[in-house]
Amino acid sequence: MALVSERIMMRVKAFRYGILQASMIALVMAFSYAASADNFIMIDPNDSEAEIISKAANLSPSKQQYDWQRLEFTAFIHFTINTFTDKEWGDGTEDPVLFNPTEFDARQWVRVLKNAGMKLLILTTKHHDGFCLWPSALTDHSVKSSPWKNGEGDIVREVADACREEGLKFGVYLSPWDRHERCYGDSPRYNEYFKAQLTELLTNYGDIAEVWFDGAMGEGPNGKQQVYDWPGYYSVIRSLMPEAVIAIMGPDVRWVGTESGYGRTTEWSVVPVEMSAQDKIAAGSQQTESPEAFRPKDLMDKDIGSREKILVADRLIWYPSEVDVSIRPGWFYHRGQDAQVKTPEKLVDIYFSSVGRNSLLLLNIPPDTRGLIHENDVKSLEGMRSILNDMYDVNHANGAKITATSTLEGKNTRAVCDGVNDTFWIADEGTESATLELALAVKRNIDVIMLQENILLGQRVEAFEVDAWIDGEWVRVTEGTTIGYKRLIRFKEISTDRIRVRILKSRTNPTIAEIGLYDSPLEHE
Ligand code: FUL
Repeated sequence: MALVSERIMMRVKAFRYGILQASMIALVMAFSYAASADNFIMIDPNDSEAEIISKAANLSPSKQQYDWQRLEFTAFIHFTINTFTDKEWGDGTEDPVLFNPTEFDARQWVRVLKNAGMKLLILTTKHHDGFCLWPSALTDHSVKSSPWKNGEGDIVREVADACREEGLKFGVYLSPWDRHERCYGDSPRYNEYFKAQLTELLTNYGDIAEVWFDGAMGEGPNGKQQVYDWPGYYSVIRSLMPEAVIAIMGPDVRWVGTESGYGRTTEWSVVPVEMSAQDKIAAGSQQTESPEAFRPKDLMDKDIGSREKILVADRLIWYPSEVDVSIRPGWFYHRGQDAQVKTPEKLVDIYFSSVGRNSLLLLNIPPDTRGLIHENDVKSLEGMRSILNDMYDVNHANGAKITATSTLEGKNTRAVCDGVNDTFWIADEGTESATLELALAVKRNIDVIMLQENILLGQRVEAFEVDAWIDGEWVRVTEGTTIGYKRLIRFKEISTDRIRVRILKSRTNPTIAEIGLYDSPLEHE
């Protein structure tokens, strides 16, 4: 693998600058391109602290954001010319004849991902090297110049069709940075080119559920920095595919700020729109093409949505977090990494630290040069699924007798164990702390608790504790801050028939949509 050359370092600087500029623009755009009236709000300079907190507590996701959040576990597929050059980033000079998967089978990908419990697949239709996985009319630098299927093939079509057949949603990663295209750097021309490519993808391949942009940027052959037309890109997407969420350099989905798979333990989906820390977060993404230099970065700011942050904001937005991480050290397949596929236990840990921390998990599975998901990756995914299936098999909260210290008139506590997200318990208005107690019919072994707020009413809970009745007294087994769409916490196994969730602090009267009590096959401390 090449070492990081001076030229690349210059690109890296440009990349960083690009991200900084792009993310600032994207955040400003986030407000103007918000997808619904309920997911953003202005803060009036005369608003009292209580009014600001109440505004934050009542923001809710747009329909697209809610549907997206409920997918929970999704797949990234990094597959392109890099798969064949054994690189992480191509420089755009790669000969398309190199692209020749020998056993390409989109159905195998989709089967493997579906069996793993993933609900959506995002494909790198064009990475930074500019090679297109579909026969774009705008360039010859694509599958049509490759020997694969004699240049008659279309990877995007086969993957989109396979997803539809198996009931998976389909999304596209389209790199704005294009190191092959000659007009890159001639900003108005390239922006038209990019919008035309977006248009091809959004009109010819059925429903697209997510469009994923990163902010990577460099100089074009003319020596000029490309200035991306984010508002123009968003307009194309909103008009052609209004159901799609626009992720990362977009207004609907926020990058968590790490590629390690471990999200924040306190994760607010409501954040100030001008959250400038996003620049730092984005700059923490992979920035060199050398796998030796690739290390998952952890540059997440710990706090982006606390009272302290929102009280000084002038606008708030519902901007939920996505955790992207690769099953291997690299984003693309490298034979030399076959022995470094993450184990089922590690994947479960990542699942708890992303889905279980109010984020969506976007797990990258890079197909190999055959065009198949490698056996080692299949095995790890199967192992992960089997651990999670074992755990989710029985919810010990089902059938529990549930009481609460406060319940809004007309609502009841049974809703938290009915397995339906849209029904919920809510405390009386003006009540910001409340306890829910679950009495089980018999003692059970439990080492995992799952809590969900009804985010259609907003994200509210700021602190909670969980106690179990053990040997005649209440013993605290775990505690947390935010819950949001889903919070999963593991603890040392206990045997009990009474559990209580004490919500200690909430931005307004708390809601709980679901509670789960599970016995995981893995041991925890
Ligand atoms: C980054 C890219 O540079 C990496 O190659 C990868 O695609 C990752 C998901 O996003 O910005």
